[in-house]
Amino acid sequence: MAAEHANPDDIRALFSRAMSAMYRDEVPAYGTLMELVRDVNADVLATAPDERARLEALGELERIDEERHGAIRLGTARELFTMRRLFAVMGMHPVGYYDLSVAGVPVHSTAFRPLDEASLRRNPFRVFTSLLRLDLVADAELRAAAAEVLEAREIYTPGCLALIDRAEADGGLSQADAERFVAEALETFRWHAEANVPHDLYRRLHDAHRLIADVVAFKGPHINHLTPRTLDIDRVQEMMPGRGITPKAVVEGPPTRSVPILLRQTSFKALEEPVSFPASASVSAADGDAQATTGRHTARFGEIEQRGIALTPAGQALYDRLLAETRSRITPAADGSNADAYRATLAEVFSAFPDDLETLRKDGLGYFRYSATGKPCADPSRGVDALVAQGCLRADPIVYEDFLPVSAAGIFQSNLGDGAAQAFAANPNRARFEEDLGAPVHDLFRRYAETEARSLAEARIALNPAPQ
Ligand code: OOG
Ligand code: NI
Repeated sequence: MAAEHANPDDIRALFSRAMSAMYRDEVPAYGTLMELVRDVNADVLATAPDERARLEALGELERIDEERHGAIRLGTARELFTMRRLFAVMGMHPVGYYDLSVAGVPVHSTAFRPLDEASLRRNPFRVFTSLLRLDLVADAELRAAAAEVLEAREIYTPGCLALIDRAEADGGLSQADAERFVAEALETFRWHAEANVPHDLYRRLHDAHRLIADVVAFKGPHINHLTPRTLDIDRVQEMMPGRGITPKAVVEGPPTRSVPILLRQTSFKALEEPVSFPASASVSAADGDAQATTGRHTARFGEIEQRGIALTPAGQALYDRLLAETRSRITPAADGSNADAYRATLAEVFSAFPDDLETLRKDGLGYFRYSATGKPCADPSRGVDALVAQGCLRADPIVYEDFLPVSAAGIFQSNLGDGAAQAFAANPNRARFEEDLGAPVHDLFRRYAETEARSLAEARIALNPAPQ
């Protein structure tokens, strides 16, 4: 009989903890940020017993401190294809397509994450995964040099590749293999202080776009940030300087509201880290004792996020329109010089977005999880609004589990340096991305719509017990 397979949710939980421990070692400020977030969350829960009870009832309380996402940047289609297989071992699947070229970043992305509610509750770890688009690099010679370096590198250990094959062939991994898999997979995301290219090529890549150097010049896709979830992002942003961390100028996403929607994010600036570059091949051919050189690279940073209710396509369209309107009036400057004016404009424009749960629900702007309250109900076949009004049904917001392209671009820019903003023609290519990935990405709205529909069907069954 085959040994019992480890649950993918447990493998993901192991992996997420291993990543967090590794990143804390590599980037100590991340550890400081985690402590700050834990303190603020504990405070929020202590002063808001209703919120605490609600999170507890929904089974969300235990996941708050586990909650995090990370981000990586890949160089080739082959790397992306294998990354999909690697994450699948841990029950993480590609959801959504994000085109960042619009925002001057030559990548397109997806997020690997657990799909169903039970898995999300068990461990919600997700990884925002970008693929470099060399097709957007104008200089043909540089493009070819970058492609050659990328084709030659292998970002996965042989042990990791063998265990992915085994998981696919056997439909899972034994507990011992799962632990080995986590250790092997971790190697792919580790920071390497030795660059993969000589300093002159690094400079040329860097001049084309800092992000290109970050992907091409290294041995692997180092995890570039890990993000804990806070229950009060404004408070964390305010308290960061007191703990020796400098936050980016403004929080990305919607303004402060009484009902949080989607996702708000802020980050601290990337560290400058020492890197050693191998001697250039051409120099060492001519000069037997060519030396490696040292330099610096900034890539890795810390981020925090606050998650709110997932929006329907109508809600998302309203969000996109109001954000575009805000940004047409004022663009937040990287140095923070217009941060107050930006916040004020954002708040003013977003006053058009309803800010109470009942209106969001009735106007069809957000997704909700329905449950029967246990209160007897005279006519359970009535419409949802009536049943909610009567107190027979309760509606709780469904948490947004995904990302926002404009915010993601702001996060990219803030840690690429202020001079990094650059224009690329908006050029989404989802078909190409899915071909490289080797699978279609899951539709983001469909997951929430299904969760809502399922909860309502179950609640109606509970209101209408079968006759005895
Ligand atoms: C990814 C930036 C996007 C987020 O939280 O929106 C992101 C990156 O910098 O590689 O992580
Ligand atoms: Ni992030």
